[in-house]
Amino acid sequence: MRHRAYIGVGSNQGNKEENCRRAVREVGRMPRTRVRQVSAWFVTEPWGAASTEWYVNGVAEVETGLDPGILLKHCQDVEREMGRRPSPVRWADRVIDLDILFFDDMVLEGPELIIPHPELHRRRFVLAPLCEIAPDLRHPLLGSGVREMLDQVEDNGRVREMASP
Ligand code: A4P
Ligand code: MG
Repeated sequence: MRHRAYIGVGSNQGNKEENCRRAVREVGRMPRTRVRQVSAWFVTEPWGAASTEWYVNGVAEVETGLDPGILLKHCQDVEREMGRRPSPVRWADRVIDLDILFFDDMVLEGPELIIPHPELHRRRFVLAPLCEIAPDLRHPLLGSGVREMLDQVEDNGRVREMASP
């Protein structure tokens, strides 16, 4: 368990909240991986032009012994097992989407994996749940903390925290 990663979870098809919860359970079943914290779930306005269907979004903090590339593969396995089909459309509707937001303070720009997630600081639907569990976490490239990024984000997409069950 050498690493700490933050995983963004989102769904805008089917039982969105249940899909998100199930995905987090599956993340906890990955080898050498433990879920440490999960944010509240938020109902969020779709970002990008591809859809009018609102999302449920949240963020999980995990401790893992996996390398980032292997963690990504496992995330894609979960997406596939939950019935996500590859789509040629960017930002298309999805049963589940798992994005690696941060991985320690690693900076990585590979063909298949970019860390930190390149859009996270522009997305209220990521920053709002992340701020609940890691307000002081710093972006290794931008230098700002999560709370600061949330205060400054220009994205006016609506996000509403769901009541806890
Ligand atoms: N990839 C590179 N870096 C990463 C990373 N840090 N984490 C690559 C995960 N994947 C990463 O992703 C495409 C490729 O990104 C992967 O093959 C991986 O190698 P994808 O999830 O298969 O495709 P996508 O999600 O359709 O495209 P994209 O551009 O990643 O979309 P996003 O950024 O995931 O946005 N609005 C709201 N309110 N809430 C949402 O959750 N999500 C999207 C999708 C749009 N609008 C939204 C939401
Ligand atoms: Mg994605």
